[in-house]
Amino acid sequence: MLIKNKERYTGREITSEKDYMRRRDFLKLSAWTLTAPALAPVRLFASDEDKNKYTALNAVRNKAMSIGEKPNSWTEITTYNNFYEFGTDKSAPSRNSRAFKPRPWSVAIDGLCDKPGHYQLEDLIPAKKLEERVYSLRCVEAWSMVIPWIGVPLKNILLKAQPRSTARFVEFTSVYRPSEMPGQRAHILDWPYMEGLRLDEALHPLTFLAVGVYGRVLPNQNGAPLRLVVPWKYGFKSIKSIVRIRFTDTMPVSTWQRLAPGEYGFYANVNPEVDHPRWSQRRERRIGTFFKRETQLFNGYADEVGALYKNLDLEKWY
Ligand SMILES: Nc1nc2c(c(=O)[nH]1)N[C@H]1C(S)=C(S)[C@@H](COP(=O)(O)O)O[C@H]1N2
Ligand SMILES: [Mo]
Repeated sequence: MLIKNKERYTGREITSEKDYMRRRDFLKLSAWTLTAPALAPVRLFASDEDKNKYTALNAVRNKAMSIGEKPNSWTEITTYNNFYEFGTDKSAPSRNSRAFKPRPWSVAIDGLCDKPGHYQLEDLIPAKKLEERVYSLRCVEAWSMVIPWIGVPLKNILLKAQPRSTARFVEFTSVYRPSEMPGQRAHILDWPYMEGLRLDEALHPLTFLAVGVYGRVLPNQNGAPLRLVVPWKYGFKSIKSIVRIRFTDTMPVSTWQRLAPGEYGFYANVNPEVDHPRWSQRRERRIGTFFKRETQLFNGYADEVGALYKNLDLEKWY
């Protein structure tokens, strides 16, 4: 199911239509896509030294906003990914994203706000203002990782646009660039990938916009050049390669919700009490460890975010 007339941004040239592909074009291409993984150069050995190929970023760790656990390795964080624009295997994004060009990049901020605009990434998130936060990312598939992100609180960016009092939600859109994203040449998901937050969730001090990881700029497979991180929600809320942020008065429909509304809700708060219809959410496997651990309500942030949901039935609003 493809929404017709939906605006699609390439990130590079927000107002241009020349890069847009019509549905029939990518249907044609999808046959080719089937052979693409075999043609892609195979990476035999990934190593933590690969990190040194990425530009370094300066950031001071925000200890108060970080968990005390040891981060997963660079290799784990950059070779075990969900990013369906580059394929559905966990290893596909690291293999298939090398042709993606995350710079230059612009982001549109629009909708119900007084200062809408198109920003160059460097203007939106100045390199001097970055901080590091160690969060765990709990995927809906019942695995998790500990990741040292670098970025800024989303709130700082949103307030620049001066949201109106009528704005109640924020909708996020990922880049649509099938020429560089082999997964987008097939109809795996309803492209572009979309997500949403309630405005109060988006303004929460824990909600983070990451531009780096492990002291380096984000590798393509992790959502270069900027991606959301919402540590008390399942990983699919943490939308990658964002080109548009829109204030709205109606609840956005996320890509996963549209695909399977019985399985993925708008809120997607980490909750061991509410199972996914096909598997339990009670426990999770931390990548790189053998024993499973108990999943925590709101991924451990019940004290910080519980108040946002005090009048909400979490079974119904999963
Ligand atoms: N655009 C886009 N964003 C995405 C996804 C995706 O397929 N496309 N996958 C999501 C899922 S399911 C998870 S678990 C996280 C994984 O982030 P990581 O690869 O940095 O660990 O990205 C999320 N953001
Ligand atoms: Mo996920």
